[in-house]
Amino acid sequence: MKIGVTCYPTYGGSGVVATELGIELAKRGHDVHFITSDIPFRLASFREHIYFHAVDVMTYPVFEYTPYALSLAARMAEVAEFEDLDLLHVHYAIPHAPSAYLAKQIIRKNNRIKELKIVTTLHGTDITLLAMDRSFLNLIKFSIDESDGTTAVSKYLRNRTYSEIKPNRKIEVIHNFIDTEKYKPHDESDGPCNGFLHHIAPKGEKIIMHTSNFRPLKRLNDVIKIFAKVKESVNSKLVLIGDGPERYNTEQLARELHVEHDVLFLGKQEAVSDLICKADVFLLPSESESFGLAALEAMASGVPVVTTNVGGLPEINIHGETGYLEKLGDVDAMAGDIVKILSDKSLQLQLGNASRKRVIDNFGTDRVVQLYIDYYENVLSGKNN
Ligand code: GMT
Repeated sequence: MKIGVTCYPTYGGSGVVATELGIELAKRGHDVHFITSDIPFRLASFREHIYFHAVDVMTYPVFEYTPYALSLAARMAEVAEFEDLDLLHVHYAIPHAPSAYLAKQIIRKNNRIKELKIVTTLHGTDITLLAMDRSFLNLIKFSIDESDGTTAVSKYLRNRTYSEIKPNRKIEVIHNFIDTEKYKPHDESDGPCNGFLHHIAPKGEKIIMHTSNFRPLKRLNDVIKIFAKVKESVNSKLVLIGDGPERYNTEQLARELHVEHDVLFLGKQEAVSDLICKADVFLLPSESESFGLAALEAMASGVPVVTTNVGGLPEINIHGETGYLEKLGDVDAMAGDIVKILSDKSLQLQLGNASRKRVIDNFGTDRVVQLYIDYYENVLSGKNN
């Protein structure tokens, strides 16, 4: 197949999923054309069957705002036509799905023989936040109805889309996936990160880890409050990976609660897989999470997870089996879970092993990529409706 892919290339889990899927499709011999504003950060080096088409955004004094969605539509149409694409797979509805619709109309007018099919994947806030705006709601509903196929990354997100958007078309759930060879348990004899442990936890302190884009919905304040409680009974360190708008407030709260010397802000990191496996427990107290790719990364690495029970998280994390799920904002309960895990090595191992097994059985690359390929084939043959 010849597949166009559009995503946010440098930010967030939807871009990671889109890029990894593109790489996997290319490995299976499909031609994958990324049509994005910038080169996706995991695609810096050459790979067979992968092509990159930058979207040039026109700046002009008359434009108060640059019309990215229109530049994208024009580029999509051009690439689809000249590269003879079979389908365009857009990740995150806004503005990618309306741009794809427009591209499809443009090339239809050119009397192209083959119809360009559109697959839209909903990732999260494209539905849970943007669709709350009435004007976007109509645009998103239109885009789903006009897509040839739409997928959602969890049952939760599909159900929420059904109830709030009421699309006229069926939405397929295809969960996110992870490379379990890249994300794997820490090998005690490994090289690159031994230095990390010596540096972060020189006295053998337990490591609690959190990775995110530090947006308010990630509840960084809860992360710090939970850690301050855990620290009362367990000698531990909190490692924060990522960066974003809540960084300053988070640093401030750590100082107020007198835990600043045990909280390490590592900022954005390229090789998260090398770090996350060093955690004793992973914490994700999000307010909303349609899937929770970060939790999956930890689980694949054999790390137990403590999360809220919101959104798609219960589809990944099983209470008492792979970690614990608590009510949003229940700082005491999450701190209690972490203390329980950190105080019992056999429980930590049992939850960590079960986490990895759950990921291998349900969220492995081969299994999920094949679901996408089957879905594309159904869309191309018109069987998915
Ligand atoms: O919706 C967002 O917050 C952005 C998006 C992203 O690009 O990171 O995150 C969503 O998609 C991820 C990949 O499918 C999911 O793992 C995240 O749970 C989801 N975020 C939210 O629902 C808040």
